[in-house]
Amino acid sequence: MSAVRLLEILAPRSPMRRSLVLISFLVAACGPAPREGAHGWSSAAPVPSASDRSAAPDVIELDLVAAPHVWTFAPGRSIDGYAYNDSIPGPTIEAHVGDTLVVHFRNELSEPTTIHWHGVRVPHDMDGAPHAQEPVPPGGAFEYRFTLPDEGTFWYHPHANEPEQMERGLYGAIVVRGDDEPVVDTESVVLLDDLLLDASGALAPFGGLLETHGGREGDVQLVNGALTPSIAVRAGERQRWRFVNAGSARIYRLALEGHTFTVLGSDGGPWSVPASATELVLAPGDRLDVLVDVSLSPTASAPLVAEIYERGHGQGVFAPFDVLTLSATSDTPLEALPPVTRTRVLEPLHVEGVTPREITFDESLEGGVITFFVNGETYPDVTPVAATVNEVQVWDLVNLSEMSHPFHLHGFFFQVLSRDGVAVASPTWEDTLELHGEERVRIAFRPDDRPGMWMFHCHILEHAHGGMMGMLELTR
Ligand SMILES: [Cu+2]
Repeated sequence: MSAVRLLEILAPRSPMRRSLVLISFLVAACGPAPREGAHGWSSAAPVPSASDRSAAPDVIELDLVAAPHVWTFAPGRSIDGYAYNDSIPGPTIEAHVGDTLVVHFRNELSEPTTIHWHGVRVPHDMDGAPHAQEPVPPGGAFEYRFTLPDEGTFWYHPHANEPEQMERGLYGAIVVRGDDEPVVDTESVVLLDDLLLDASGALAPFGGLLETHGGREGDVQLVNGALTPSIAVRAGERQRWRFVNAGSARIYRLALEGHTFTVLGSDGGPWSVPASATELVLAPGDRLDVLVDVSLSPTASAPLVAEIYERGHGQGVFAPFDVLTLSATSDTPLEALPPVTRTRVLEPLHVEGVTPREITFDESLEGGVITFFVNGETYPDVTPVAATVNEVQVWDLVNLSEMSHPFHLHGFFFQVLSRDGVAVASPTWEDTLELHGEERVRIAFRPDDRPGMWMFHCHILEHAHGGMMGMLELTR
């Protein structure tokens, strides 16, 4: 669950409709045709995927190859990375609710890997996680096939040797549209990431006590695989940004100088009503879907700034830095679009009579060894949490440590009921939330009929890799 500082809840009005032209781009810049003169983001060649949507569900089929890749993230600067289809990020997969995705995956890495479809409610054997499938060996292949049941912004990444495979560039976005998308001029996926380099400009070695403890936070800030890009915009235009925090450990707290965001939704799709926010907080794994009405004069610019964010134990305290710069062209401003009035009914789960389960997260440092715990146990030696399909679950997530741990549940969306005993007013659907140091968060979810051994874990990759991972054993 990404946090936002709310200014106001926008009053619901009758929603607008628009026609959809679905084209998948390798990097970003998608959505409906912009008004004349609006500026899209730079992008690589488009890859057609889904057709115009008003009829039956489509099958979106693509080949995806994970392979070594020389990652040039800025002119003259590159590292030995990994990529899907020689692109970092990997191709943006665009679809409509109900479409079927078929991915012919091939592993051309020298190590095993899988693909996890973060946030997509996939069948258990498509989840790409431990207990869901065997890792695909070097030279091996696997076919992922599932429907996309929910509207929203999702992403895909390996669930094997995550700290290294994701740092090297294996991640991409999935955009699933509904029937009633707001009118915008430009739409982009904004994948946030950072790289930790050594003095020679190569990837710094992986591991070590500090990195295991705090997570790997880099000093090179990337948007869609490139170093702090400058984005040409037209004054007055409306941009839709689908943020994904694809970094290993950094929590982003973002503000756009002179602007407020209109937040449309988060992990599990649209909120009940859009909300205005002056800042956005995204923990690793989080997504936020926002509108930006560009209120710049022609030729003026504004930085998207990552502000200081303290996530406990002195971790995550950095000077503010620019994530990207918006630069207005000299074109005359476009007329502002009216507020978005889309609404969605989000029913609260009925949790009366459900006994909460306590799930604790902790860490210890003894004799120079750091150990991570879920309910006092370290993955893979953990006792599964047993549950029955369709049985409402109420979990009290309790962080016994001083550091934030972004909790991620595979397979199912949850609602946050309360934080440290304070009720959360309007429910949203989430798959990731930042569990603050020493915080207690009550969540609820109703696992539908997809039995199996599902994972939940901290999304600081070094922590999950170090054993901060539990299992939900769902049976009929
Ligand atoms: Cu953690």
